[in-house]
Formats: sequence, structure tokens, C-alpha cells
Amino acid sequence: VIREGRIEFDRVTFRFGAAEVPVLHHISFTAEPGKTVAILGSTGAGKSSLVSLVPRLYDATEGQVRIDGVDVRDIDLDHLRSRIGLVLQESVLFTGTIRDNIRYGRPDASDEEIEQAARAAQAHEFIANMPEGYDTMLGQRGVNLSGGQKQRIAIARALLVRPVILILDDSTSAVDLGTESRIRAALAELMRGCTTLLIAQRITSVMDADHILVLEEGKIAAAGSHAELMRHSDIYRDIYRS
Ligand code: M5T
Repeated sequence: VIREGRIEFDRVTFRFGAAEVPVLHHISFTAEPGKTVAILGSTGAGKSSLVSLVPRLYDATEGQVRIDGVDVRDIDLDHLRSRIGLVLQESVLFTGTIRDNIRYGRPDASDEEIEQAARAAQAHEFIANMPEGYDTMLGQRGVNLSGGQKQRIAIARALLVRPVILILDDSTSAVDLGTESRIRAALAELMRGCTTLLIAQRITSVMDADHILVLEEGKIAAAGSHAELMRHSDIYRDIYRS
């Protein structure tokens, strides 16, 4: 069972199907409990693939991904996914009401808890403004939310679950500045006490991370703290200055 949330990648190689070139190549690192590991890299470098191996959206081709010392393949899948919060660019919402989408990982949550989580995620206002509020249908037969609204629903969902491990993408798509800073505050609150793998689009969130991985073509091109990388890594300094 997942307790502390220590994540270890041990010489992980990953390829899609029979593809010749691996998407990830011999990746090893540890995310200590409660710490944040930021993952940087240009488009196609393998950032999404890397984080997707933790909740087993895909499985490593070689090597091991372990949580608290246990190979993720040996952890009950429902348990594994119930301890991991996902707040990604394309957050997974399903056809159903907003309420159902927020309480997805906590079917027992009361309406008060759902509203509290939505308020903390800066989502209550836009939800309350919809004709049917929390009972508004999403998806094919309902309304379509903007990227920023979807992200806030995903944050509310994760706040309700209080996961041990958090996988998040810090890009905020098309929201006004005030909303953006409130989302950042909600994310900071969500990250407290979680082991976080952060796909980082912003240098400010990278600088706050405990450990940084720079991915290039599926390999770790540099790793360390911001201060260490500024001292020793040309690649990192280039990213920092750009
Ligand atoms: C890494 C390839 C992709 C790229 C590499 C999802 C997916 C990806 N790929 C496939 O061949 N099949 C697939 O189903 O894998 O992709 P990534 O992990 O999405 O990279 P990223 O997260 O660093 O990129 P981005 O653009 O999200 O910043 O060669 O073609």
C-alpha cells in the first residue's frame, strides 16, 4: 500500500508498441516523500510519457517504477490510482454533471465538501453562474468547458481526494491574470504534503522545485537543484535565460 509516496524510477526505458526509438531511455531518479520534482524539456522530449508511467496509463518496457519500494505493477490498480491526483493539460472529464466530475475519486463526498473544494479551486463562481450550477452536464450532451475551467475542475477533484502523489502540469491556459494567480494559490495548497511530479512550463515553478530533471529526446540531460544546475549545466542556463 502507498503510504509515504516515494517515487523511484530505476533504469526505465519506454517505447510505444514496436517503435524502434524509445520515448524514454534509462531514466533513473527518486522523488522523496513530500518533495517536488520538476520536469523540463522541449515538446516531444517525453515529459508526459514519463509521468504517465506512475498511474500506469502506460507500463515501462524495461526497468522499474516503484512507489514506496513496490513495483507499480504489483500495486492494486484501483488503490494506485486512488492515491494519485492528476491535474494535466488535457484533464480527463467525463460525460456527467459537474458534481459527478468533482467527486469522481470520492463518491461519498457531500455537497458541502464538493462546494468547498470547488471554492478552493477557484471554480465555484463559474459553476454557480451556469444555468444548472453543479448539476450542469458536461461532455457530449452538455456544455464544453474552457481549458482553464477544466483545469480548475481537476484541481477541485484532487483537493477532495487529498492524494499522496500529485502529477501536474503547471500551464494555465487562457485565464485572466487574477484567476491565474488564484489558481497558483490553489495548486500550492494542493501540493502541500504531496510528492509532486510537475511538468513545468514556467521557470518560476521550476526554481521552487526540490529537484529538476531536464529531458532531451527521452534522456536525462541534466538533473539537480536550480542552484546546482545554474552552476553546472549549460543546457539549463540556456533554458533559464530564454
Ligand atoms: C514523447 C511519442 C511522441 C514523441 C514522444 C502520447 C504519444 C507520444 N508518442 C507516441 O509515439 N505515441 C503516443 O501515443 O512519444 O511524447 P510526450 O511524452 O508526449 O512528450 P512531451 O510531453 O515532452 O511533449 P509536449 O509536447 O507535451 O511538451 O516523440 O511522438
